[in-house]
Amino acid sequence: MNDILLKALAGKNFSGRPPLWLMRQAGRYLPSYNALRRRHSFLTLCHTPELIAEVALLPFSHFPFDAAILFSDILVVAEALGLGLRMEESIGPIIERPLTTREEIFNLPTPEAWDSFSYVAEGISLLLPQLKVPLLGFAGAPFTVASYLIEGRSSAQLEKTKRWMICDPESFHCLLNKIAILTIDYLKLQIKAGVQAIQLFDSWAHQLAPVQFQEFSLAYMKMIMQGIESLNIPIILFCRGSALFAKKIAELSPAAISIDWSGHLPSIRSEVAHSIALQGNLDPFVLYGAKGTIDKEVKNLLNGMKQDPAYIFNLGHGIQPDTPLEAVHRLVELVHGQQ
Ligand code: 1CP
Repeated sequence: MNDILLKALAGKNFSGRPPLWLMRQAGRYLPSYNALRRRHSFLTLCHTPELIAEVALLPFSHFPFDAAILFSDILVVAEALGLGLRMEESIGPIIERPLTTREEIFNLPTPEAWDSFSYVAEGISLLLPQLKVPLLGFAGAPFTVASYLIEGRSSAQLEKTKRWMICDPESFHCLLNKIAILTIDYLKLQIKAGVQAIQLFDSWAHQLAPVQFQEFSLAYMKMIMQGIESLNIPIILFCRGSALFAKKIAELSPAAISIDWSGHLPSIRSEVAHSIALQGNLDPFVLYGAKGTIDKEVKNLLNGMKQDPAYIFNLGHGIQPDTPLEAVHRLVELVHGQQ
């Protein structure tokens, strides 16, 4: 078992190189993923335990990553809440019945995770015996999930969400609270099924001003952390905006903060205690670059975080769907010290 990810999460990775995994490592940049997608819809992949395991393993036939991540999506909670989810080729995820009134929030059902997500637990049990690295579970943070439930799809500015948050904070808080309660239950299911660490994704937190971030994002990440505290598992918090909010996030004492590509990691390290691991943060677009560019940027980051026993190499956001495989190969060589 290669456990350098867990060691880094504990601040004790003395193996001589940081662990490496990539957000969205089991996705569309892999030809084998695209081949599976021609045979199955995205939601079929998410709902079928055998396929969950198969997809999560796909990257390992190319790259010796130091962690696997559960194959699923942060938006499966929309299905559990009865709002419908489908994937449209050129658009991305669509919520079929987005929230439009406060009554719809107050009337949302309170599903049990074991009723809604037993297929995820089954996928995890099929996956675990095939892995030689730790398995990460994950969920969307309440603010990001709420924004999809209100916007209905990806939206550049979150106009409807922010307007709702500002004009009717009471029902907005009610929504965040309901999502947090379901997410706690869902993460407990993942942990009981065997994941060894959890990452929370607050991908739209960068749309919030600092005071709003505290009230509408951070408070609910804290609620989730407290909700699963007794299960004693490392939690990685990823936000877009984490470069700006790192000190605030550190106050929650997560095992790790995943920094988006906009931050300078060594400077952030000087503000965040070594008891908290840092993960990140190569700009995913660097992997489109020539070999010389990739070498320069990756070495820069590795040198900046050298000898840090609580550092995890990752991208500053998900890998782009058309990233060349050779670029990922080069990244792996560099992180493994094969210059
Ligand atoms: O058409 C397809 O095949 C779908 C592509 C795809 C994949 C492979 C989607 C649709 N989701 C996923 C898997 C996924 N999503 C994983 C597990 C795989 C892995 O990481 O290897 C994870 C962790 C996610 C998380 C996720 N989904 C986030 C948070 C991370 C981030 O990128 O910020 C978000 C925002 C989503 C929503 C979503 N689902 C899919 C897409 C294309 C999106 C983003 C849409 C948008 O930009 O708003």
